[in-house]
Formats: sequence, C-alpha cells, structure tokens
Amino acid sequence: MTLAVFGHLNPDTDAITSALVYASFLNKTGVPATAYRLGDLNSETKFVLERAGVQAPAPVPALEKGSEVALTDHNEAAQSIANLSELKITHIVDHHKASLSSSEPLFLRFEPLGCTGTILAKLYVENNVHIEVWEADLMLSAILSDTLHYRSPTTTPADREMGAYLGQIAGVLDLEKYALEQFDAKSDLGDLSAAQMLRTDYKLFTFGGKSYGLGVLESTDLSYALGRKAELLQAMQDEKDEHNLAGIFLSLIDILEQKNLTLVLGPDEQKVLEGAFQATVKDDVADLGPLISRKKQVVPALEGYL
Ligand SMILES: [Mn+2]
Repeated sequence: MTLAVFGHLNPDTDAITSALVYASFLNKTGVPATAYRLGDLNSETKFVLERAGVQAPAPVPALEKGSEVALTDHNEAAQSIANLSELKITHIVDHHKASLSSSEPLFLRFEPLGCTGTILAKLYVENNVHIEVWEADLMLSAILSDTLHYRSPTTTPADREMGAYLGQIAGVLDLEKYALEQFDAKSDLGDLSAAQMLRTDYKLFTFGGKSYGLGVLESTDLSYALGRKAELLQAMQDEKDEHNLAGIFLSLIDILEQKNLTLVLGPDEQKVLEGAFQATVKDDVADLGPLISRKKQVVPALEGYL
C-alpha cells in the first residue's frame, strides 16, 4: 500500500486540499502516496473542489498496524485517525502547535503561517516542482479559507505572497470576489442538522488533563445559526455527555464583521469563558469580540486559564 496522506477529523478546506496537494507533491518527488479524508466535506470544500474540477479524496480505509501515513494540517492524536498510535507516521506538514511525539525520525515541516496550503506552496517552490493549475487553485482556496482572506490574525506576509502567486497560476486575479464566493458557500447551512453544524469545524483539545470540545462555525450572517441556538445547545449537550467532556464551546464567527459569539452550554462553560476572556454572558451567548482565531487566540487563552 502507498503512503496514506490525510488531514484532521471534521475536515475543513485546508485539511482536504492539503492532503490532495501533498499527496500529489509526494508522488512527483518519488514517494507513492494517496490522499484520504477523515470525514465528510463541508459546503465550502465541495464548492472549491467542484470549481477546480477535482474529485474528493476517498474516506480513509482501515489501516493495518504499521501502515505508513503522512499527516497534514494537524498533528494531535485526538484530531486524527483512531488507531494512529499503531501506525507509522513518516511525514507531517502543519501550521498548528506541535503535540505528537514519535518513536522514529520523520519528515517534519512546521511553520507558524496562516495555512498549510502556504507551507505546501513553499515546498513546491523550494524543490522546483511545477505547480499545476488545480494545485494552485486548491492551495489558494485553502489560504483564503484559513485566513478568511487575510482578515484573521493568523495571517502572515508569506500567506499574502503565496496567495498572490498562486492566484496568478490559477487565473484567479480578483481574490476578494473569489473569497466571497467561498464564504457564501461556507455560509450555506440550510440542510444541516444541529449536530452537523456543531461538527463542521470541531476539534478536541486537552487542557489541564481534561478533554474539551471546541467548534467553530464561520458565516457571513450569524442570524441563521443564532436562530437555531436551542438546537445547537442540545447538540452540544449530547456531544458533551457522549464523550464525557469537561466543557464544550461553539464559536459563531462573523467573517465579514470579524466577531465571535460563543454559545454557552452551562455553568461549567460560563465559568471558563468568564475566567479566560472576562466575557459577559447573556442569553447563553458570550461575546468574545474580535477573537476570531481558535488557534491563535481562543486556544492559548483557554490553555493559560485551565
Ligand atoms: Mn489549516
């Protein structure tokens, strides 16, 4: 079997496109690899793949003990395939904090950039590997998605530089217009259940030895999600009970106004939000103001407090 390449559970656009593009890069550089996914595509990712004319990766098959895998856009076991500890990780390309330890040497590429797509584009350039139009399209889409078209505080000059470079290759010259089309696709939540909305971009974290769930729902209009608040709180309660979590949060992010309204399930969560963010809670909603990045703003504050 070839090297299996995949992004994190509850995949977002970067998780899916980074697996596809990195598998392609590895194949071009002599490492036979196949991209897979650890979950369903969200509406934005479907839009991106359709537009680029690229097939979605298949769901990851059962991987036997000792199988070789490459991780993109994640490196935490809780966000990966269930039997990761039995597998042999040979490569990681990621822009999140490092948390995995390995028993053997492996290829590691971590950079504090806004998107895994930016790191991948750098790998192509550094290794003189030709970037095809579909690859440029996917990496650009991931950059616009992860950085909210450079609105997120995670954005770095490298993301802007690579975004412009990839836009030229992909023939996407008006990035704002394309980003807005992506955001509209992402905001289309109409036929999702509350549980699916919660899982759209949902990750588990360990803080102070306890397990917490952190979901993010990005939209150009929060009124729809806020209108389904009662259902979402119920889905959060179910998830908390099922996985015995110490707390669970769902942040509704207004992409255009850049604000974070986080749903507050109960007293456990309220205490944490008040302690970590000095947030005031009203009608089961905490206003976290401009803290729109889970990775750079929300997680570090929770980690510090808990
Ligand atoms: Mn990412």
